[in-house]
Amino acid sequence: MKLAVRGFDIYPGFLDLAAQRAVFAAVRAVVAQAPFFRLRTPSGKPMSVRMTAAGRYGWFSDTKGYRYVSQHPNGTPWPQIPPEILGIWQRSTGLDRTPECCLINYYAADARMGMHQDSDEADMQWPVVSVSLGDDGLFRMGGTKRGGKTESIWLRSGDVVVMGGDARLSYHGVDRIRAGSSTLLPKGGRLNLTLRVVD
Ligand SMILES: O=C(O)CCC(=O)C(=O)O
Ligand SMILES: [Mn+2]
Repeated sequence: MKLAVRGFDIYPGFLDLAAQRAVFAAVRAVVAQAPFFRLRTPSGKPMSVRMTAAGRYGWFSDTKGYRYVSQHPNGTPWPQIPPEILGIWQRSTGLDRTPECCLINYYAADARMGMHQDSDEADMQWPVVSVSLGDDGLFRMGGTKRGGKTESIWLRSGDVVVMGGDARLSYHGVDRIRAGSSTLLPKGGRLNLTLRVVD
């Protein structure tokens, strides 16, 4: 099943429970090599979401701005994107081109992500694919200008969203997490993976 909301393609239940467990195990292996860290926005405010990444690039933010970087803050290269995760990109987009970044966001019960565009990539013809695991997250979708009308949907564990075409530069964010809504993550919370072509 596919839902189209303001140009965002939403695939509820794209991953069954076995696939969610396999992806979670793969994420854990990445996090063992590249632990979560907390970034600051360019204005210096700490983000509530904890992040890490896999692939050639990870996303980074500090007072110098937003950018992609080829190393974890601990100075080591990012781990490779696990094949289970690349498979989701392939199956949801059908593209031969593979993403160079899997950004991994962890939302504890009180974390959120403000409305933003994903605009640090070089070529907007490629979609961004989002995979949700664990607790439900209230995902808000707008248009290509800040402040316009928005629609929200609860993303559940196993849901995939493809942000491409007209929605590639649409504003989006996560308003809140429904703590305790999933038992996939032993310690609770929500994981979101976003697959991105960077160069
Ligand atoms: O957590 C989500 O569902 C969205 C994450 C996101 O927009 C991002 O990492 O840029
Ligand atoms: Mn985003």
